[in-house]
Amino acid sequence: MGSEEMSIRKEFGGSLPVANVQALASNNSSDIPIQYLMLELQSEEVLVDESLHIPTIDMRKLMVDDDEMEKLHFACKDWGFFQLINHGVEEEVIVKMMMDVQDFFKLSLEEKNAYAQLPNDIEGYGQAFVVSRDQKLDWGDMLFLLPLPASQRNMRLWPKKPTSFRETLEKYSSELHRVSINLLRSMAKNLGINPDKLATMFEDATQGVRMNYYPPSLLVQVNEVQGLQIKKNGKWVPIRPVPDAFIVNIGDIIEIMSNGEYKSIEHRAVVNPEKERLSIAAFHSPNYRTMIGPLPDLLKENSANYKTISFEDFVEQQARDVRASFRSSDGRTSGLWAHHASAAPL
Ligand SMILES: O=C(O)CCC(=O)C(=O)O
Repeated sequence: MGSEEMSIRKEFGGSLPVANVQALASNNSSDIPIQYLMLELQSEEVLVDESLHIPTIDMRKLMVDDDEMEKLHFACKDWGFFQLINHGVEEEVIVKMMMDVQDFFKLSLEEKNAYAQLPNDIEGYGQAFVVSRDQKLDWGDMLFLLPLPASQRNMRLWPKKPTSFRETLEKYSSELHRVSINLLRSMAKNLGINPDKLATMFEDATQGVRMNYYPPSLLVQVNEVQGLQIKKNGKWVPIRPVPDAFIVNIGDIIEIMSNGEYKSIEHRAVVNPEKERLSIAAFHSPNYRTMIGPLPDLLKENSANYKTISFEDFVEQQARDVRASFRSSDGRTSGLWAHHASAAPL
């Protein structure tokens, strides 16, 4: 394990051990611990019709069609979220990843716990950012791994079951990295900066893959729209996934690098009362030593809206903020890693 990886883990910090949610749900008991109940969700409005307006970007067209490039620019500025079709990742790679993740979560608790998070480590099977016994918890379990940089993988935490898991994740990870670099090139063009410069910053990327298992919530339905939702103009908008599309989230780092022209927006996953739900989220960041700040080419005529700090300090600061918010409230905040209001509805 390299020193860089050690420090990523140190900065993220570990989680207090908590009950396994899948096991809690499979007991079929209505006696769900209070940490998983969120009353406030009931009163929040969800704008179902708005979901039709979430932009869909055709990656193949981006190379040849100025209108599609303009659509991408608008999506990054106005929504911070879009669905990406024709991304070039074979359906087979995505389906295999989903099947292997599903098979992993079907293993016995004992088998899954062989990959349990260790103290002070974010990687592995468990939950993230649990800092207090009283904080609100996600109604879900996760397996979080850092496939990139490849040289620093902690293979001890990569499941051996199902037997194809490692190979599947390896393929999925490199395909997603390729898509992210191509997208960044298009974003750079739209921002008027050199695509090579931005792509180079993410070439030697840090990539985290978070595989989420949300059991059915067992309790009363809050609203009719479960799954991923984004916040737009203060209101929640559900994402209706387009078949074969990736849902792309701009994230905080691109917001900062674009000096605020592109927006990172809050999102959450709401559980389903009847069905279990699986999701796979991949986070792409520059190398750990990269300086994060507004790109100098964007500051020729404008002043910087964000300070420039190392990615290492950025991660440390974010982790501290998220932890502080969990300590001081019910755990809901708008930080990069705190968009998961997936507690079971009451
Ligand atoms: O479950 C989802 O749809 C969202 C997952 C997500 O954003 C995450 O794990 O960070």
